[in-house]
Amino acid sequence: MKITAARLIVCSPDRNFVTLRIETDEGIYGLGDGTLNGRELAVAAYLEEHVIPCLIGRDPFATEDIWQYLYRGAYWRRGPVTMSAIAAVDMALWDIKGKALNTPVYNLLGGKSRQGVLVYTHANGADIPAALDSVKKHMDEGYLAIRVQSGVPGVSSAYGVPKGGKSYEPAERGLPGESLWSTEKYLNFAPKLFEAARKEVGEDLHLLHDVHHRLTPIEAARLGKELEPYHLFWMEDPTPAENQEAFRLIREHTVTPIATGEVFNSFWDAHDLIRNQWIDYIRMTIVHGGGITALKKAADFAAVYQVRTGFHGATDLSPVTMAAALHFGIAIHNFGIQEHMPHTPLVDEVFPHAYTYDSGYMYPGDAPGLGVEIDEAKAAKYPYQRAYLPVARKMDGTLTDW
Ligand code: GCO
Ligand code: MG
Repeated sequence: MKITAARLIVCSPDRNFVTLRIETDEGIYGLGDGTLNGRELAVAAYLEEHVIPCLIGRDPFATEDIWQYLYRGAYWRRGPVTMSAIAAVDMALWDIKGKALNTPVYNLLGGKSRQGVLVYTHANGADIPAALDSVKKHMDEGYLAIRVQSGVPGVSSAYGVPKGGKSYEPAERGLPGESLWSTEKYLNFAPKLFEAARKEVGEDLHLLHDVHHRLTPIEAARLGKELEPYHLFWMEDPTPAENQEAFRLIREHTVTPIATGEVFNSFWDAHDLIRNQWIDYIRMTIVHGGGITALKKAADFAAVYQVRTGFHGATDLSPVTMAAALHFGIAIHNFGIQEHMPHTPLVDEVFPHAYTYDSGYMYPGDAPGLGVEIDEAKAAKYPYQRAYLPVARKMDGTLTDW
């Protein structure tokens, strides 16, 4: 089998997505996701100008060699644009491989290790009662694990809490919005949120929380310690991780489990975190981490250190990445949990898919390959629109981590 053509479908049904379609001489095609929130066209240009021309004529089954060719062969290594582009190719090739062998991708990754993929979803509210209402709504939908974010008194827009009770969508059309942040107010407030949540829901529901890189290591250590009585499933992205050693300090002070890695694009971003057991869950995603080929190696390394996966699954990852994550999560042994932020009905219409949600778990479905299609006629009705993630400033105007 040979790759004969590849092309991009960039569309914006409610939000932007970059999809790569690779075609073969046997009529089988595969889809890959290359969406990088707020920088979508950089990945599209990287693929169009620098990657697609090198794919023509290659054997689509050669996932390892093509991955190495695009990674080592570029000379310039890593970076979110490069790795998302490589991931788009890699996903599309695994999709082709599955379709050609008439089997779901999970069978190529070891087969099913479990019945379903445990997922967590998002609850949020302007204040504690509203956040708890949102938790109860998701419990009624059957979720067994829920991330809770709440507005913080005195902070105009806390992370993960949109205005007007809408569900949180991490990008706004137009230029970046700005929000104001106070670590002091947040640190005093967050333990009260989880004290109230535990009282309301009891011990069994898994509660998660995303700090979104906003604390210093010692502040994160304080938060982790104060959250201990409420037994969180995890505290996410407590501090930026460019300096992996920062997590040692957090770890020395708290037994609240730690998850990080949604912004990582290489195994090397997580190497020290994993081998020193400074984290419990690695959140790299198939799209931003270089594809199934790269993540399988990272997950296998993590397994040796009893670190489990907890992949990013926000709405800025397309249904193609969601499908890939579900095939991956059902197959590997050290799966922990998968984030599930449901896409809008319009996104699901543009990307019909075999995966399903039921009672707290997701299932990749049994379609050959990844089990996702794209309705190109519908996609064409929603052209790309520039959109950005917001930026955050401290009360005195200093730019900080959003
Ligand atoms: C999460 C994330 C997202 C990111 C978003 C950025 O845990 O789901 O933090 O909400 O902010 O994916 O593009
Ligand atoms: Mg996050």
